[in-house]
Amino acid sequence: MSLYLGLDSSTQSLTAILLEADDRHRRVVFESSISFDEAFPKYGTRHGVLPNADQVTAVSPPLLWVDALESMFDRLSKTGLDLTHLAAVSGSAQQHGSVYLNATARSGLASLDPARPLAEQIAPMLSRAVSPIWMDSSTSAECAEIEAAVGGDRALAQHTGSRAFERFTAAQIRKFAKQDAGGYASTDRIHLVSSFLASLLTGAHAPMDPGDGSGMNLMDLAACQWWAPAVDSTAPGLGAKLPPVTRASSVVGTLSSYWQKRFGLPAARVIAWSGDNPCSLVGVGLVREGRLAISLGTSDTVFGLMREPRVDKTGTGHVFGSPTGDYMGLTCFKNGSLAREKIRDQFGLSWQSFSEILRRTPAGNGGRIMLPWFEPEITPTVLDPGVRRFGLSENDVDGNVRGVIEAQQLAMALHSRWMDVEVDSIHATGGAAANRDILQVMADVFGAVVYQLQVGNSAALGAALMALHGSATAEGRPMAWDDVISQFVEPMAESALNPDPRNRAVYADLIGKYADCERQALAHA
Ligand code: ADP
Ligand code: XUL
Repeated sequence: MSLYLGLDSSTQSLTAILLEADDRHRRVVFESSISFDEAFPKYGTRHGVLPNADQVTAVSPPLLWVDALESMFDRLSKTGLDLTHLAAVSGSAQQHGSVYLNATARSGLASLDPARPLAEQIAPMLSRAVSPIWMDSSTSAECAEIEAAVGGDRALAQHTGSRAFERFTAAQIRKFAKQDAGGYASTDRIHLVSSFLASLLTGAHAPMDPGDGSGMNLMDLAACQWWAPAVDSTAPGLGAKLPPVTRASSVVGTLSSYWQKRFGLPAARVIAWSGDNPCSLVGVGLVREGRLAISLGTSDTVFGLMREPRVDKTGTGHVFGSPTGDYMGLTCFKNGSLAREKIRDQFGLSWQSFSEILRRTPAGNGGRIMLPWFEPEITPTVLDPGVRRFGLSENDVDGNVRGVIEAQQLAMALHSRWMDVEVDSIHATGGAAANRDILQVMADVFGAVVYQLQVGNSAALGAALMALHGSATAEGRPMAWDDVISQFVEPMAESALNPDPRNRAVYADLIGKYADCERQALAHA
């Protein structure tokens, strides 16, 4: 049996899943997470992000991710598992975030000293100390400039899968080039978090996969190549600073001598890393069209596989590449877990007491609606944050608990309509998918059966399965994706939450009122 490692560098933590697998059997033999704030307080992050005076800027220190990566390999090497059987490693990372490296990285990555910690060796290779991440919404001006230059939002969406979004990498690169021309000029290579971490493993600049590349507003979806009009409109000389785009789940190198010598690992294959949502698509078993997954992580996302790229005409959602070589539709909400935590903490609740309130209060919240925009929101676009309440008192504990959960589920149902999927079942993942009372509201709002999965860390699991798939392909025995997930990534039948027909009827009415409240709030924004 061989071992396959999947890593997930998310907003708040790094997770690893080690899979033992042969052609028929799969088993998780190691699963572990490192919380960024707790493990590396010296960086001063909160929930993985550096504190910022304004509410629209969100950056993280890339060296924190480097430290976490090294720490995870250290943990792995101390498990007592025989890692000489490690065949391949792949990874998942928060999407859109970018890492800026100077020309010394070309030789520097290839000659890392295994006697020294990694972060101190990577530090001099950075041409920008911080990485803008997906929570950033400071680039509206750059979005407008890029759209205007390529012939409008429709043209950009038609080619790249999305209209311009503040957190997408093109707008972030443009802002950097405008604000720090010197820093931009000394940048030799711009990576996504995913391709940056893959580069650390291989000891050379790694290419990007189409799944994460499509979160940049720079890649032509159909061709899986950089789209010159977008690249040229973003920043001068950008084409030369971008890595090539490779095939999803292809081999990008082998573990460099740094990892081999420092942790006694073999020259395992490194398979192209991708974004956390594309990886989760595989990790929840959505390798065919017609089902939806909802991830309740730091962000909440609704997504599903698409055979053909049906771009959202309303401009809300995105089409990304999928690790299977198909496409995926996705809508992202920024006020996910942190908004739920805000309400929980505001009323001094535990998740248990939060759940008890959901259980004992009626669906529909008596027609009272909350728009939980604690932070600037992505869907719909809200740059001026603030919670809006309709008929709901700020001090009403029960009303606010139910209000935040119903609003999030109604927003997801409303803003995923563009994907045109007849939803009869939903695969739930992310930290908050452990909470069955939240999932019951999901089932009632969508009128669909909601399932939990055996392995909750779907992004890390997806990465481990990409390692398995990519490795098998490289060995000349390609596996169908159905076989990769079969009998392993099944939703747990006993976890099924069925919609309650009475509650379903309440929400079928309430979604119209919710949409009106959104419209009203946006008109006054
Ligand atoms: P990430 O996006 O960083 O991968 P995760 O998917 O690990 O995030 O989710 C982490 C979040 O899960 C935490 O911020 C927390 O709010 C939430 N969470 C964990 N347990 C529960 C629970 N029982 N009920 C609701 N939310 C929970
Ligand atoms: C997706 C998005 C988020 C991040 C979170 O477009 O911005 O889901 O990937 O890690």
